[in-house]
Amino acid sequence: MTAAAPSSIEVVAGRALPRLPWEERPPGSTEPIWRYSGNPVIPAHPFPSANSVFNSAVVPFGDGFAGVFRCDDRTRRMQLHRGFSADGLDWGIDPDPIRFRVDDPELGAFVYGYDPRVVELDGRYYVTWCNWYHGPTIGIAWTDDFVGFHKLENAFLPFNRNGVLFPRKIGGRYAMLSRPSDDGHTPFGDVFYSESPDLVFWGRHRHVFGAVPNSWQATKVGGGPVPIETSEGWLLLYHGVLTSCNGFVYSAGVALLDRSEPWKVLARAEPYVLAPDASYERIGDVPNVVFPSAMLCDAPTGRLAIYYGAADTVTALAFARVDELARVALEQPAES
Ligand code: BMA
Repeated sequence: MTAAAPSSIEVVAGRALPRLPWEERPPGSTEPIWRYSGNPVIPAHPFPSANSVFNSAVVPFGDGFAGVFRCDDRTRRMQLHRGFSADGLDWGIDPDPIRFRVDDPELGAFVYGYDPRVVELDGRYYVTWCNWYHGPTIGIAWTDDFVGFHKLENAFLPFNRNGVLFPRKIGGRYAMLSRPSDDGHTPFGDVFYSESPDLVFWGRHRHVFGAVPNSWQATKVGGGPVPIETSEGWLLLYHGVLTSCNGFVYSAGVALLDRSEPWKVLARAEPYVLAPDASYERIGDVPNVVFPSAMLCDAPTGRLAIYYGAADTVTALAFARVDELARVALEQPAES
């Protein structure tokens, strides 16, 4: 059964982004997401100490864009770096990692950080990432200018990954998706929703969705870019993992979540919308990984620029339209 899709699906409360990087879908393609012809948009070594730059987050900032980038260095330490771009394509990434200001020394020194997401919320930019505190958990920090970063309490106990803040309060509270994990290459994982009155204390945890047996998302799932609010629900791009005889394969799927109770899944597509195929997605430090972690959206047109890590080595860019992605979720749902 397919749900009846409405004739128009609009972005709610988004802004116009006249400088959004964009290419039209190539002639003859029927893909819901199509790749930038200049990929990878950020190479593995944009500065000499970088081993790889991937799974990173960008947002509109000033007249252009800013971002927080996962850069693994040549000791293979996982660091977070700031970067700026006028056009979303040509990025200047600071070779020095971000040094977070931490008010409470009990939070400990920065050990590692990876897979950041960035959201504009209440007039500030908030970064969430996988932060070491006796194992991986969700770090949160805010910045006004992408120069000074102020770290808050970790959101959850270890072990947790893929913390994704919603871009507004929901039901009067801040809202975050996360994926409880173990301290290794977790062979399980469902997406959960949590609320907070103050971005410090998190509770009212709700299950959102889990892995799907015998599919591209059979092993685990985790939130991707910050969700986009549409007239049909929150548009969520997420990653799903299959365990092949040669290791994990990371692909991307799409779902629509209820606007006021986002732990309720309105629609979820059965097929993936992006899977490793290009050489830079299949060959790298970890082969066969696409890991979407940011989306720029031009609200009036619904055009999307999707940034994703490829093979844990480079950052790639792809394009889609909000209404078409939402329709994939509505019109190609899994049998229930
Ligand atoms: C996950 C995270 C991601 C990475 C993926 C594939 O556990 O570490 O950063 O892209 O594995 O290696």
